[in-house]
Amino acid sequence: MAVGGSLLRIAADDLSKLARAEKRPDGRPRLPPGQRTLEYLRPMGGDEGDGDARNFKLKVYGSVKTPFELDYAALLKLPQVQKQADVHCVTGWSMLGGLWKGVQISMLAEKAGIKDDVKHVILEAAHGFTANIPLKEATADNALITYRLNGKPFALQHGAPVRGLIPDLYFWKSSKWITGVRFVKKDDPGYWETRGYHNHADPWKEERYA
Ligand SMILES: Nc1nc2c(c(=O)[nH]1)N[C@H]1C(S)=C(S)[C@@H](COP(=O)(O)O)O[C@H]1N2
Ligand SMILES: [Mo]
Repeated sequence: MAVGGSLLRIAADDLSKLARAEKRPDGRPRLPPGQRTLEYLRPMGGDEGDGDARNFKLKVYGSVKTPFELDYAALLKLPQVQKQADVHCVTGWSMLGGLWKGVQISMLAEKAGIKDDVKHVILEAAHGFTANIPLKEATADNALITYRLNGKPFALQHGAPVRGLIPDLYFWKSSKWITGVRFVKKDDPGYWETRGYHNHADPWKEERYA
């Protein structure tokens, strides 16, 4: 397997090189600085939720006119999108080209009727994990509440049944086992943001640590 192993490594290096040369529609390189490509999501741990779609509940609330709660069936009844998106882990790996299916956070914002003073979105997860995201970035086209990657449900370790996805910020902002979307006027740094990681987390600016 030594030969196969080194061939795979060469392929991965070439892929990283290509992705560094490629430009995104926004003009930035496809692969942010200091990142290498991986073929699959590496399981990065975390305090797992229950994983069962039958028990899924998503609270959409905060500074909104109409807070609401969705179960899994209700989530699937909202307008669905599929977005191709790359994700970038602060530990240095990126997974390119995943096809993610779900509901846009902008759709939830619209449905809840967010108030004019909302500036940030908090993605809440099982056991108190949270991640804070500026409203503009949380309501980007590719910012989702997602339950499928490349046509498949998430394994428990990747956030089953439903996780957040904020692909243009470091992957720690993409809360697994999501339980709530809270719209707030005052920023509220989350789990990693209060443990030495950067409050904003732009991979192209290498906003890794505070
Ligand atoms: N609920 C929850 N979500 C989380 C985390 C966590 O610890 N708990 N870790 C984050 C981090 S640091 C990363 S890099 C990604 C990893 O996702 P993955 O395990 O599917 O690769 O999930 C993010 N979402
Ligand atoms: Mo991470």
